Amino acid sequence: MTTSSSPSKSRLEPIASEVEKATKPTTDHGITIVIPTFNEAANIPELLSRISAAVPPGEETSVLFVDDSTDDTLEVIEKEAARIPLKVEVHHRDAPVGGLGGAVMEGIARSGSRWIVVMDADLQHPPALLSELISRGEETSAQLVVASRYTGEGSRSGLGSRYRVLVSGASTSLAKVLFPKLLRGVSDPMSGYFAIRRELVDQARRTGALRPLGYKILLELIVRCRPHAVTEAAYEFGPRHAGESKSSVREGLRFLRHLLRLRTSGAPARALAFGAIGLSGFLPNLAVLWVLIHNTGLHYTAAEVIANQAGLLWNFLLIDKVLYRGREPLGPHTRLLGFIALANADLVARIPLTVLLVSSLSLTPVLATAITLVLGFTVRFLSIDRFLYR
Ligand SMILES: Nc1nc2c(ncn2[C@@H]2O[C@H](COP(=O)(O)OP(=O)(O)OP(=O)(O)O)[C@@H](O)[C@H]2O)c(=O)[nH]1
Ligand SMILES: [Mg+2]
Repeated sequence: MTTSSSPSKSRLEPIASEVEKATKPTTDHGITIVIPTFNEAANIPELLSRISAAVPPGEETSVLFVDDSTDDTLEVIEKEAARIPLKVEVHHRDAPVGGLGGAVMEGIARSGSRWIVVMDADLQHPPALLSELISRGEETSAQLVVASRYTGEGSRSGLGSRYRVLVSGASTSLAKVLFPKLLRGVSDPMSGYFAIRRELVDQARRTGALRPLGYKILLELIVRCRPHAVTEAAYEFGPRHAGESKSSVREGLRFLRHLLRLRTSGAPARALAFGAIGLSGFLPNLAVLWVLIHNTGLHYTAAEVIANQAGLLWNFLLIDKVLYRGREPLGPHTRLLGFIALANADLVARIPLTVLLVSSLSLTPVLATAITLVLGFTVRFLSIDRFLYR
């Protein structure tokens, strides 16, 4: 039984540096079962008993808890570890950097074995499936084996309320719509129970590409690591054995942000989102214009200038707080001023450029305007993407 702990850090600090420091020497055999825990003391005895009864015979298996608990989970693990024949390690974190996602990433970084299994501590993920996960992976040479609630005999009975069933179904469908190719053949991309070959995550981890937000780590691993072969094993997601759920609406919102970040990790997808945000700015622009024209004595041209700034502010908020959130190398004032300057420069520069195109190249005004619109959009997107949020 080994216990380690990490120094205090803010909960929201990036997890990459912690994970890099944690890297372990690797081997080409064995299994590490990574279990994130947050106040799960009442589940530990049953969990360790069931794991030790279920591990594949002949495989060198160890259990690694990444613990952020504020109750006596750590003490219970230390006591129960002495009772079972498996190697048990606990990495206790005084500050839960990155929450559940951060804990799983640290566990993966600390695992040197051939296979890494990730599972919850509350026994909703049956340890009895452990052997099947590994044997399926070996038989099919898959790099990732997902325990699925949505295939064959699988079921999600333990989700409980209709609301949870709805949210789980909706987020699974959303993920599949956003990543149709990568998630082909994965019926349960939201699963928290899976086995992954360490070699698959090694490269992404070394380059710092893995940055999960919130609790859907599997999706992050599939999108960033691109396993060439994935297989599944059906299981019944049972009710919590003991203790309280830690899932929350906040985690759900984090998940949506995570999806957006994953989907816009390439520049073309980011440009598309940038364009959609730009189009959405028409609404506040027109609304403010209407209010100013009908409620003040302003001439419509002056009202247009003000309304345009309202649209820009709307665009800035969505771009800053949603699309590029977490990618902010400059201060908030510099970002706002830079954004407004670029957008207004676009307005000022486009009209003379249109005139130039019409007079020197004899283009029609519509064609010239279309060209300057595309040019303006490209310059604005690239400047914002490469400089303001590089
Ligand atoms: N280390 C760590 N573990 C966490 C954290 N939040 C949750 N966990 C663990 O992650 C696992 C999943 O959390 P649950 O509360 O069971 O979430 P859930 O399964 O989506 O919700 P329920 O179905 O209601 O149980 C459990 O083992 C938790 O103890 C965290 O901030 N840090
Ligand atoms: Mg649970």
